[in-house]
Amino acid sequence: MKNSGYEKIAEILSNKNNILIIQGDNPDGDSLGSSLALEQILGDLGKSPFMYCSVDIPGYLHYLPGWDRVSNVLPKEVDASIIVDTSTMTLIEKLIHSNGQRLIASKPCLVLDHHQTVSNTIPFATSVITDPHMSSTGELIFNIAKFLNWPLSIKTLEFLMNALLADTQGLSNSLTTADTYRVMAYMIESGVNRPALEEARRKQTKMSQSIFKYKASLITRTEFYADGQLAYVSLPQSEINEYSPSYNPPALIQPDMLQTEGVGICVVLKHYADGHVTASIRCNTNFPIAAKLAEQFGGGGHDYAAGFKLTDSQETEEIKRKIISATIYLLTTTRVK
Ligand SMILES: [Mn+2]
Repeated sequence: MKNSGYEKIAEILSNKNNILIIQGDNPDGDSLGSSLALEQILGDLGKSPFMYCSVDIPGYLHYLPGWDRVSNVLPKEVDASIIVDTSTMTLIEKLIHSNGQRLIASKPCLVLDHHQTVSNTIPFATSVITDPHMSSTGELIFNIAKFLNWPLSIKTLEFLMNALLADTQGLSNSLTTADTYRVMAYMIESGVNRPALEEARRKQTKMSQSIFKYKASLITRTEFYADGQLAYVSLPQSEINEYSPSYNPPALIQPDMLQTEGVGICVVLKHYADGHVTASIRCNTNFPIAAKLAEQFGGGGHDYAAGFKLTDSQETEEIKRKIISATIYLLTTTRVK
């Protein structure tokens, strides 16, 4: 079990009471599950945790009880902060802009992450633990908790399992390691009921009729490039407003894109009215180029799941052209496993 730097965490958090738990501007099942688990652990340790995310927790994550305790308003008093599931400034921009940097940079700030490649790192972080061997931040927190003898209640383990299952897509993708299974085994032995968690998630992730029809529109608009190996779709602000709160559009369409014959990589671009753009990249097993593609645009991630954000108001068509040519380049230069 790796534990590089885990002692430092205990040091940083000792004698601190008000601990701010921060998710990036792209909350997902891992970041939320990790936040909720940390909230439990720190509470069990007698501390006062506070969960923050600059953007609203999307509806498809409301199956995790306690999501509504995540606030988009910063607390007045912070003794230390923990940023989960991201280690780039790019994804805490809203926090920085809302004057949050002064609040957190003046106190110890811990970063817990598992992303492979990161650009624009957080300069004021006191300690950064980013371990790409971990399937998820949830798995990382589990390991830290074991190492530091933190209390792991059933509730905490449920949140951590949710985090782990979210990033590994139910232990099905390549982020899953033998250690991930060992952690799962420990959780199940401790009494976590995985089928019950899956049922809760499925119930919440059902599509409404309007989402179902929206999915058809995304499918219709999907374009194929690079000899059919790249599936691409972009969506404007109006659709982000209408559909994102109840269902994350990339999650709605990417599994089907990757299930299309010949497709190895898919990109969903969200174009916001203020000119900024975010891209979600997913790849099939034989095409481990997601992080490499994201890096071309200043982003990062894993081989099979990555993303980037652009704030320089480029035209969607221009970005698309760059994505296509970068993909073609990577497909011809990356050795397929
Ligand atoms: Mn993650």
